[in-house]
Amino acid sequence: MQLSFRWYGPKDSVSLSDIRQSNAEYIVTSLHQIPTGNKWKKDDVQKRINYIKNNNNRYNVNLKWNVVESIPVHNNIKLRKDNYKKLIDNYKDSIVSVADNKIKTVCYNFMPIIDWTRTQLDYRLPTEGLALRFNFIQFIIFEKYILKLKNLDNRYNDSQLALAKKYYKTMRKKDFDNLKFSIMGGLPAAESKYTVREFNKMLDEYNDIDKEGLRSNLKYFLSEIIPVAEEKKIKMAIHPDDPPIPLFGLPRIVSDLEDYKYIFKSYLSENNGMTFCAGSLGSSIKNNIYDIFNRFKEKIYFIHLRNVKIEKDKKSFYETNHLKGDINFVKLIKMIFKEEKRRKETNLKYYNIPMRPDHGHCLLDDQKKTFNPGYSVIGRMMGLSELRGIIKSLEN
Ligand code: DNO
Repeated sequence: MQLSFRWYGPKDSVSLSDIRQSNAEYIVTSLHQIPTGNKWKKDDVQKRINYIKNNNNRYNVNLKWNVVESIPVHNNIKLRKDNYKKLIDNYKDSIVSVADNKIKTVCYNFMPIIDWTRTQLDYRLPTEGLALRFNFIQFIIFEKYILKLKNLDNRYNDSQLALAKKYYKTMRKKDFDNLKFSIMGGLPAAESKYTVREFNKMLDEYNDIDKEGLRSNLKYFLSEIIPVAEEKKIKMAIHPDDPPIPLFGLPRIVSDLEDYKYIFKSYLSENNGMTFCAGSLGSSIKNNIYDIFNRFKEKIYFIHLRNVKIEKDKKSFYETNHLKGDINFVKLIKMIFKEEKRRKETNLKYYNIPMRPDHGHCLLDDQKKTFNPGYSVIGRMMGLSELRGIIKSLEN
């Protein structure tokens, strides 16, 4: 495994030195300063590589950029509307720029409107660490009382709606602001930050798209992108929906085993692959993540290791520390080793799979600092250390 760490670029409050001290050796990053949809020039990528190189020296561990996470896919591509052709051309150019700089893996997602979703960014655990949480009832409150969506009776049952109403009545302005911020503005890597009006406008744009429609737009996107990835030897690694359930009444198409079957059948190619995100897939009770791993193991080009605890209602969850949640990382890491061994024995060059600890609790001094939620340094370092313990004990 290539032990990697996500870095949000020169403006990140986590420095490259912090990352080096955490014992990671590879950097996962993106050109976050370039607006979604714009083309990445070869030179832009080169500059970022140089920035990382200039931070290395002969006395320290030399960090290397191994995975682009992400080149975000513009909503017009997901909707296949307006200037989507131009946007796809830009996307192809960006892949070429990445490849020309010898980076081999690109992560992306196809979630409608926003990237990952949580309802709380500072959930206090018994340890006093702060975690990210998705609470199903809070999410209904957001849809009903903040977005004021109308069609909720079709999607939620009476007792869920009654519970939402009950909690809604106890909420103060501060709680609403928090909920709004958590879903619409607080998380990094969101394509853009929306106001309620803009958000509803985006929702309207998705009005006519059902699951089949979104799937066929992804299929079209793949048919355009993968040939370029093949030619330039880039592994495209689609990230699962987080959480892997439909939100806002919109379809989601990268949530379970059936979805992956569709995606990999849509364009048969070694370059059409996946990011295996244990925490995203594991936050739905319906997913057996070990089955998903085994079924598509040869398609896995990037791994996120994060743990979750699904709560009593079976729909809410919070992020636990890496060894404590529902996912058995000893079992999973054994499976990863087995797959790496298989690749090595079949002489595949990419047997050493990039892996990063995905999120971490906000701990200790980090609680006084500002970070991208989920991406403070000490919690992720703890996660990586716990994983390294497992890795060490399983290495033969
Ligand atoms: C959340 C991340 C996601 C991920 C994108 C990939 O922490 O895992 O933001 O980077 O969905 O495109």
